[in-house]
Amino acid sequence: MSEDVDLPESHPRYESLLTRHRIEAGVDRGITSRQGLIAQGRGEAFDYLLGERTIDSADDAERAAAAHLLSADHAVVSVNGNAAALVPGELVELAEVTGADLEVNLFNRTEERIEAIAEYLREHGATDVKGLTADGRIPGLDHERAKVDADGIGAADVVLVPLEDGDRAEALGEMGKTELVIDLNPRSRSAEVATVPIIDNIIRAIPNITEHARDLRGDPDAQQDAIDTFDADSALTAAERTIREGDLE
Ligand code: PTJ
Repeated sequence: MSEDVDLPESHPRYESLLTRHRIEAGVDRGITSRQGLIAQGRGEAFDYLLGERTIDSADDAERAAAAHLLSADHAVVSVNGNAAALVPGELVELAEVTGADLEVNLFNRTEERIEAIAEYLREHGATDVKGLTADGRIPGLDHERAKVDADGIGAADVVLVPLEDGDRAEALGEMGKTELVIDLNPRSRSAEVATVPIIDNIIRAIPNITEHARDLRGDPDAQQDAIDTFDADSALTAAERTIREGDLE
């Protein structure tokens, strides 16, 4: 993660500064929305209280998410402006390891930003990026926010949605999809409706899901076990407790 900005890795806030730099660069490049800056700030506050680490319950969630992606009939990793700016190469790698599709799917949708994100993912090695056709709809949402690819998120049984808006997360759940949500706020609506809420920073979550997927690949029993032993309510409670007990020093 050190190639794109001149920051000393020894700096105590290295990861946080790098993340901010990536989001700023994403806005400059037309990938991230300005609202993405605000979302990042909110996320940072939760991450600070979590201790900027992957807590044990989040690691369990990341293993369960990897298992769902591997055992799906058709898994899709949804990519928005923040996710693309923060972890483009890591998203491509996750899709490769799990066999999932990548689909650009935006809350504040513009054709320009969809194109820019798809191009950015291709620069990071993606060969097939969905989201440009937009011939499917999520029922119950207004026109622009409902758009998906019919053969992408529209047809998926498992969807990984990082930093998703609550309404859309709820509507996707109502379509019967297994939702894997990455969100640093354990009481966001997206996290609360998820089959697997992952309360962790996306910059740690995505590589860790990939690592678990490598470990679980080709082992359906281990995948089933990771799914069966994960408890969403306990994971949300554990994250909330950690945040409430968080140290502000
Ligand atoms: O690119 P678009 O148009 O799809 O828009 C993306 C954003 C994120 C701007 C949009 O979906 C949005 O406005 O989201 P919200 O409602 O602000 O929710 C974002 C959630 O993600 C909040 O609960 C944040 O705490 C959380 N969050 C922010 N940064 C991170 C994060 N969670 C994990 N990792 C992060 N780095």
